[in-house]
Amino acid sequence: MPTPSMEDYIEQIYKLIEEKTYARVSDIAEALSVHPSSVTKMVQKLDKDGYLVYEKYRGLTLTIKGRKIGKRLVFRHALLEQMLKIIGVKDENIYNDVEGIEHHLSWDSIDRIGDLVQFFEEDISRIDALRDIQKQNENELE
Ligand SMILES: [Mn+2]
Repeated sequence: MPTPSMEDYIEQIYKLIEEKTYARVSDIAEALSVHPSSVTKMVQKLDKDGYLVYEKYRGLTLTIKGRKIGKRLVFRHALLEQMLKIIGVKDENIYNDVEGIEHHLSWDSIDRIGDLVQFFEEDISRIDALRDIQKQNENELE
């Protein structure tokens, strides 16, 4: 199992490759707000663990194992963003909150959150009902 930090890298690398067909050390460093030397170190570890192949002047490619995990991590991030949006979390908080929780949930919880998102999306009136409760709770605080 990759550590939380490894997960962040695999997730970003997968996203960069999806968007631009390649992932450069400098792009990964920028996306994760870390120093390029940290990226090089982590990329070497991910290579050693079989998630990607890194060749100094040719860039890096994800292995099948790396791609499979990357896809799940990007899906998990997007699902958690959807969930927070549905439950009414402010846009400005969503990204950071997802970054804070995504590595700490079991895949069981992720699947159940998937059910929850589906439950709300299948019938938008359920979201309205939730908003009503939220309004009531806000009013009680005033
Ligand atoms: Mn993420």
